Amino acid sequence: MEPALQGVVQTRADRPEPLLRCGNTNCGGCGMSIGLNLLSHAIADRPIQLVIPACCGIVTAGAFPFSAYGAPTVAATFAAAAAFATGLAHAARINGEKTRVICFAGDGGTYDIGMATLSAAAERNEDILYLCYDNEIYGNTGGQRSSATPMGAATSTTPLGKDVAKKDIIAIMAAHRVPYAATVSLAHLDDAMRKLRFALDQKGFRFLHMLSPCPTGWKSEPADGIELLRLAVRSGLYAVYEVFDGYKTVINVEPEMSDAALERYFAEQGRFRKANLDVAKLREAVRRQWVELRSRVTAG
Ligand SMILES: Cc1ncc(C[n+]2csc(CCOP(=O)(O)OP(=O)(O)O)c2C)c(N)n1
Ligand code: SF4
Repeated sequence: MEPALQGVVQTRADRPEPLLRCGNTNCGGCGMSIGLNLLSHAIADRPIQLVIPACCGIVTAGAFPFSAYGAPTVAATFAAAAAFATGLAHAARINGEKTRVICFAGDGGTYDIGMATLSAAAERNEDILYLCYDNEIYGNTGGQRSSATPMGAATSTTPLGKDVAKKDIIAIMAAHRVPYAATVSLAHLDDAMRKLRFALDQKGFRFLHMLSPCPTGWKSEPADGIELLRLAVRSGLYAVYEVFDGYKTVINVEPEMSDAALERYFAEQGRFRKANLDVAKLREAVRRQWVELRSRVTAG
């Protein structure tokens, strides 16, 4: 095991088989694969069921009757993963099972087409863990823009760069007053593992957001995914924080607000090449984002 992982993740012996098996179809360097491997370590021997809507994550499973997932997995419709998970969670409760039901969905299935059922399940405080891996595009169908795509990113439907800002999904989920909502950086293992384990063991609706590098859509080097996440956190672009009961906000990693990190984050991804981004304006947008986030900490 890499020294950096020692003491943070558990060994494979804690889980009879990995959540993501070998032979899956994910691209090399896929952040979603890294997220699934961390989730696998966090789950350890807890009984789980996965619900996955249309997204790269369900293509990962492969063709029935085979599956690359080392756990029972339901393929849900694009719009209704949270509703499928609700049914499974109720069935588990009625049967007296300790199964954690985990929705694992992309940003398209979360921010856009699954939003109605996600909002409904959150409002009812259903006993599910909803984990959105956000690669900021509809990766599975050719890289169209979603409402999670950041300003300036070129996609197959915004070839010159998107001119609308990304939705604030944690604020949306917190506004439902769910017990727990948090962002997870795959580059900050201690914090990521703590949040995954905490969310697995809580009751009620838990929401995790995982920024997920996608070399195919981001036009970045497969080996650079974790470094891009570090740059996103250091620059302040990706805030690492958690919200309890919809109001108590805790910042987990203080950003350096580094301009060099901001510039490198954009320079190392081909999707921003045509955008002609103004670093001063970007810095100002990040600064405003942090003023707002810190005001939520104070208000809580
Ligand atoms: C109702 C409906 N519309 C469109 C599709 C086609 N479709 C399947 S996956 C997908 C994109 C999923 O994007 P996202 O949720 O961001 O996950 P990713 O593919 O990026 O992992 C689309 C548009 C579908 N399956 N169902
Ligand atoms: S398109 Fe992106 S999210 Fe989908 S499998 Fe490839 S790298 Fe992963």
